[in-house]
Amino acid sequence: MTDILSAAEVVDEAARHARAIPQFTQSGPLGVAEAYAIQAHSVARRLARGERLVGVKMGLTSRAKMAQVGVDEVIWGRLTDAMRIEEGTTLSRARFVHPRIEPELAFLLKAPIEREMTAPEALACVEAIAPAMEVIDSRYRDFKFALADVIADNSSSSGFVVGPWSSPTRDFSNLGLVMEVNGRAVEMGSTAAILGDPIRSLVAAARLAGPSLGGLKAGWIVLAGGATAAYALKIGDSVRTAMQGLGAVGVKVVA
Ligand code: OOG
Ligand code: MG
Repeated sequence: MTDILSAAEVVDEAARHARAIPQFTQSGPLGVAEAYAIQAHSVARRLARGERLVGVKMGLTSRAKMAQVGVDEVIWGRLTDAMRIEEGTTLSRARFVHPRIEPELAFLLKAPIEREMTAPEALACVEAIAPAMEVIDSRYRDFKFALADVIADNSSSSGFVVGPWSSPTRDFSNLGLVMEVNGRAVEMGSTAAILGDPIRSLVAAARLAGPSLGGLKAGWIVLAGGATAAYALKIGDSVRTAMQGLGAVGVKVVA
């Protein structure tokens, strides 16, 4: 327990001061359950500082993402209000160790999800969907980690930006998307890359994250996971993701 609490402090301090740390798994074995306990305690420190839990991020739900980081299990993390970046504004490079950005689909829940559900049942709990981007910033040196490391580090989550909300009644299982940096396409893909259909990511969130969080709450945002590999951000980058029929979401990186 003391080990878990001290690891939670290490990872929280690393995030707070944008300082890279060595991987926990390099100094001894770390199990997945312990890693989620470290994540819970590190985010609890943020909540104790006044941040509010606003949702869940799913991770490694596409092959492109699994391949990029060399981990192939679906993982999840916690989103707080302080991680939200207003769409169309800026993010400061100085707040991060080595930030990357990736195109995601966001769900807004209108009803709580407190048990495992089928995809149609989960869809009935969705108020709206939106194009989104997640800023991931592994606190581990060189952005390298094993499964338990990344889980302990809140699954690399660091920021997120959400575009315009649309009704979930439209079919969003296979929407084309393009992520551009300064007008140049850097990643292209489809929402179908997310577990074959992003609604499956919400089903997975209910199953994997729900039990630890007392369910997923009405009003929460659930990020479905990167549809493509992530792009390493540089100062001056204007990043925009457009999703077929859903509009676009953008952010600019400043010093
Ligand atoms: C791990 C987090 C993965 C996603 O959308 O797949 C993730 C990482 O890539 O550092 O956020
Ligand atoms: Mg992500």
